[in-house]
Amino acid sequence: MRHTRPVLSASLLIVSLLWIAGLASAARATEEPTDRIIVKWRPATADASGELPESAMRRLEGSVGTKLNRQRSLGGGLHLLRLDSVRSPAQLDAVLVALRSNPQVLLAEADRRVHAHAYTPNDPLFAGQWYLQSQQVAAIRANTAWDLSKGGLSAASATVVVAVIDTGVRFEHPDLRTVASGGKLLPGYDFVSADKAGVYATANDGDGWDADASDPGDFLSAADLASATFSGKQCGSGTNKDQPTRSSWHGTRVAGLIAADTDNATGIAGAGFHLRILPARVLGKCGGYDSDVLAAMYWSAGLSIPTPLLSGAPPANANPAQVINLSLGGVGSCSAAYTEAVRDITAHGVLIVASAGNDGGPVDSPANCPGVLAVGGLRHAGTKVGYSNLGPEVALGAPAGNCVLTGANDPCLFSLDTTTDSGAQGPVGSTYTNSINSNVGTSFSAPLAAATAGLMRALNPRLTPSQLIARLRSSAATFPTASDTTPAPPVCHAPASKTDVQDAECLCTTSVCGAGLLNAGAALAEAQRPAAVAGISGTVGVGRALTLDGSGSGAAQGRSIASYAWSVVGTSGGASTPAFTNPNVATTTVLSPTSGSYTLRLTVTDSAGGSDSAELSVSAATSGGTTTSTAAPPASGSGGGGVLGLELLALAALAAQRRRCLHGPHDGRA
Ligand SMILES: [Ca+2]
Ligand SMILES: [Ca+2]
Ligand SMILES: [Ca+2]
Repeated sequence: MRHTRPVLSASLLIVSLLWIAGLASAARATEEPTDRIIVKWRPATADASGELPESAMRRLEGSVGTKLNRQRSLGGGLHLLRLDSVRSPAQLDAVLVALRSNPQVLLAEADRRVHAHAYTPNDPLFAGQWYLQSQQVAAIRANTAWDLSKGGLSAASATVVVAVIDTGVRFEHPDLRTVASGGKLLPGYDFVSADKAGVYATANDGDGWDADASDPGDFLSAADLASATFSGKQCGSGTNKDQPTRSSWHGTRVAGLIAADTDNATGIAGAGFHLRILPARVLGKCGGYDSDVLAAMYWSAGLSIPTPLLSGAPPANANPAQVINLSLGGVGSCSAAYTEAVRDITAHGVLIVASAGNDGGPVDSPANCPGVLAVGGLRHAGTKVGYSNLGPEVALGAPAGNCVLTGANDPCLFSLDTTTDSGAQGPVGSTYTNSINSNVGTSFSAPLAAATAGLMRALNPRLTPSQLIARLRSSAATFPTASDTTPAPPVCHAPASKTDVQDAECLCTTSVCGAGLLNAGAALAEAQRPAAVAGISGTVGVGRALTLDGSGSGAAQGRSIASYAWSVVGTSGGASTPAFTNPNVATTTVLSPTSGSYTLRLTVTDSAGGSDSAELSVSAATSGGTTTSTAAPPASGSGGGGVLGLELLALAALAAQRRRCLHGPHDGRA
């Protein structure tokens, strides 16, 4: 044993003190690299205009060790200087320390960027988009999130894509349009397959899979309802679900909530501002098939679909999504096929967000699949909206739309207004939902979370799906314990079965409604922290060194990793406390345990003082593997179950023909 516990503890103490000192100095400078400095000279050394004489300036440059280029006077004796090159926050801090130590300098500080608080876009309908703002308890504070990221400088340059796996979209909507014409919609693909050979009743576009993801409408006429494909499917409206329905334009509604063209002086703002939309069409009349949804999920994530046995398979996806939104589902547990797909897609780095469903019962599939971010529906007051499903699989709650109707023809007070079409059957004209033609349903909760996750990825591209879920949950606001209604609603309970419906307002708890209320502003602040990734490799054994690798850690945009700190969390089973070759570098080595196990922690700190930690455990019996951040609480439903491959194939084939339905628009009256 070359190192004893007391020695290691002492060195760790020194490390943490140094780390705190570094943190404090970084916070004084700036979060971004810059060459801009604001100074004020002491009156005794300045001339009548408050400027430092040229000769004094040259001497100052010599003492500081860098060129100081005068830019302009700012009033009050303040001046803007520029250095000869952009400096990192740490480098700039060194220059500022040198300047401040000079007797001619009264003050010297970084010229930091400032931003408007709670960005207000110029979209004329934004004022009515209560759910993006902050006045209501359940509103998601998207305008605060936009202070930290708008998802890029423009839709054309946005790096994050959110897939909308839904009914397709209306490409001509003026608040959506194609990316090619300066709008928000990527080409996408249509995955609605034939009901049987030559029958395209569900698809309603006359063919199966094709390259046109536009939505032809999903209305059900009386003739449709009487047809062999839809008879007895209960897809109609009315008490017996046998009456004709209007087209929902569901995918267009979802797409608008995620990323309607924002700040374009037209219509609404989208929660994801500059994010781009990849439309994958899977639902038509009376829903769609699991098999089409699964194919669309793989394709949207950029995982190729093999050369087809049938015609009409999509080309490789040129614009893979980082986030997939599924505002659809059906009753039942997560199938083996969905379990497999979610595991593959999540491992590929793509977050899947799904709506909980509108029955007031247990969470639908695929929202209940392990690894999916399941979103429940809230009223404006932060209580569960009557129709929203609930249960332990829900990761968090978000506004779903509620009407607070007091009379038969009263307007819906808390519609989630978005883009749609006015056509009852085929498309007629682009428009927006409103208090009369309202928009409510958990279908519209999930897109708000998907958009927030997309903005988080834009701000910090290193965040994995599990980190996104953990940070969305840790940043969620606490559920209220009161409502705007009297008498106070009861506390929500977990549904015991699919018939144990809870279709009235109730007070959310973290047992059944997730970690809290989606708060996009707080989530973006969480995303700005760095992401620690700690790996270990090597062979355990007496005298052997294992390699610790933190180089996969990353900082948010505009920041860099300023320091690494490896520490020992604990030992068990008789393991000795190990020492690191150097605990303050990204990649180091540690002696293998010869018995028992130990747990190590990597803490990374960024140039603005933000930090994150990841832990890994090593036992004398095993080695290898990589572990990611454990700083935030673990998400519900993260990680997949083990299913043997042969069973899986059989179950996937059985599950393929199950129908999935959209989660709204729902006739919510809460
Ligand atoms: Ca088609
Ligand atoms: Ca089509
Ligand atoms: Ca707009």
